Amino acid sequence: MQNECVDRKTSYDFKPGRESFLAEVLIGLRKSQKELPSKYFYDERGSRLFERICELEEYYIPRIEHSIMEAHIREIAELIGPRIILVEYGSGNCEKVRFLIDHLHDPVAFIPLDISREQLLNVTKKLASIYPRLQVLPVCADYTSNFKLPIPRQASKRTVVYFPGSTISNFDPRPAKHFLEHVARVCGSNGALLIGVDLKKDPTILHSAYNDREGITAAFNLNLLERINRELECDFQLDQFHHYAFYNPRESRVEMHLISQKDQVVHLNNETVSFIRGESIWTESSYKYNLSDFEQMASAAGFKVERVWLDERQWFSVQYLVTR
Ligand code: AVI
Repeated sequence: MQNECVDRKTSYDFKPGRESFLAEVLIGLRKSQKELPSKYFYDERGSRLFERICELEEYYIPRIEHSIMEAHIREIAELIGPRIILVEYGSGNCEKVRFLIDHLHDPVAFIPLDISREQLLNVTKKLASIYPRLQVLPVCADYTSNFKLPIPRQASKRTVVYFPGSTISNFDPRPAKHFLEHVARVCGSNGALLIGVDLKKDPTILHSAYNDREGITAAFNLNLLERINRELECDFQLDQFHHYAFYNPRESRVEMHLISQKDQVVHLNNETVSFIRGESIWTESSYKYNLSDFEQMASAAGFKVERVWLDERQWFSVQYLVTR
């Protein structure tokens, strides 16, 4: 497989602008089941709220994923091998990847990829000072869009993409497969993907994870409307929408919605969007997999699942996939 996604230019900024944000919001709000893209949760406040979600007792994903990584890190580093280019999709504050980098054998470069430019530049500075021998090449992009990877100074043995936290859960099945196909192209031949994948489990566990007692997930969900108000000069009344999250077993996904508390109208870019009381805006899906379904999808996208690590209760998996 050819690696077509590298570029010798030094312009690595592919961040979507206000126009595409507005266009996507309008498309979503014109649908009969209104929806908003979950990727827009992560402005500065949204990213901070997500960090708080990750510290919650009820939100098991980061804790279990880290315990799996800790238990198997030597084997993971052996499988990945020396002198690699490590790419992290949705790098955020880069906390998770540091544990991996610390155990890799002489990595050549680290490419953090994120939609939040400010955070990306801050963490790049920080990482460059912690790892002076590692070339850090930030790319500001929506990782579902077309972007190219920079080429590091030193030669490498392979490209390995790290995609932790089960962010794959936030793609619908068809885009999830397309995303994995895209990752396979980015990795090129002899490439690999280390990915966290959340698994099916008792819905009561999922219910608590997405309806925490402190209301942080609710604030995270509502922040999307606050961001739209601020960046797109809209007038959502924040206290007139409530967070609602539930597990849909037919579709194997947690759905997050914002429910209108009354009949109301919202103004956006010379358009009026009407809501009736009880109507929802669907803001996120979080798919829960079983191992064989995920393997099937990965295989159709050009990957072979080489190794899967699980926690004792089999709530979460860390998987090592190689391009075929
Ligand atoms: C980032 N992603 C995997 C989270 C999830 O669990 O789907 C986002 C999230 N939404 C609410 N809580 C966490």
